[in-house]
Formats: sequence, structure tokens, C-alpha cells
Amino acid sequence: MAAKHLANCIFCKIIKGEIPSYKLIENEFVFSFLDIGPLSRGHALVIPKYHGEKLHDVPDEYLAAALPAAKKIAVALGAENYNILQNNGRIAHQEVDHVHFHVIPKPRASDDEG
Ligand code: DGP
Repeated sequence: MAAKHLANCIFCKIIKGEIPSYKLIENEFVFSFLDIGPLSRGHALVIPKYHGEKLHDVPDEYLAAALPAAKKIAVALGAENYNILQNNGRIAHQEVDHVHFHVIPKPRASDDEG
């Protein structure tokens, strides 16, 4: 299915380069960049290049590309401990209405020392 964008969506604007971001990965199906409010160093987002508000709004081929991108980021960061998080709906803490997967590295306590 062809990519779909929404004119007033901030993540669609990031995909189109209308809002700057620190890009990590881009291919036909997904775009990935650093989160503006990182919960830890390297906190990244992977978004489909198809505007869908929630997971069930996005075609499978776009979703299928998201986890390999998340895996690539985790490997590139050398993260041994990390969360992959995806929120759907306000009650579930979704703030931006364009599907996104968080990649959140979890540093060991010893990483903060020295
Ligand atoms: P969520 O609560 O799952 O909808 O997370 C939305 C995330 O998107 C949040 O961690 C902050 C991030 N974010 C929102 N606006 C921008 C932006 O303009 N640029 C970047 N890089 N991240 C953004």
C-alpha cells in the first residue's frame, strides 16, 4: 500500500523533513529518529511511513518493517537491556496520534558511575 501522510501530523512532517529530527534509519516503510524528550540516552522512535493513529490503522507491511528497525537500533546502541513500547490511545499514554514504537535503552546502574 502506498505511503500516506496527514498534513497536520507532526510525525508526518518529520518524515517529510518539514520538522527537523535526528534521523537514525529510513527505508521504504519506516522512519526512525531520536525522541525529543529521551527517557534514557539513545531513546529512539520508529514510525511507519503510513499515517495511522493506532496499530490497527496501519497496513501490515509497514508494521512488519518496524521491529527489524527497532532491533537494528538496539544493536547499534549496544543496548543489552531495553524496552520496546507502543501506546494506543490517551488512556494508554499515547500523546502523538501517529503510530510509533519507542526503543528505550535501560542503562545498568553501574553505567551512571564515574
Ligand atoms: P507517546 O506518549 O507514546 O505518544 O510518545 C510520543 C513521543 O514523541 C514522546 O516521547 C515525545 C516524542 N515527540 C513528540 N514530538 C516530537 C518531535 O517533534 N520530535 C521528536 N524527535 N520527538 C517528539
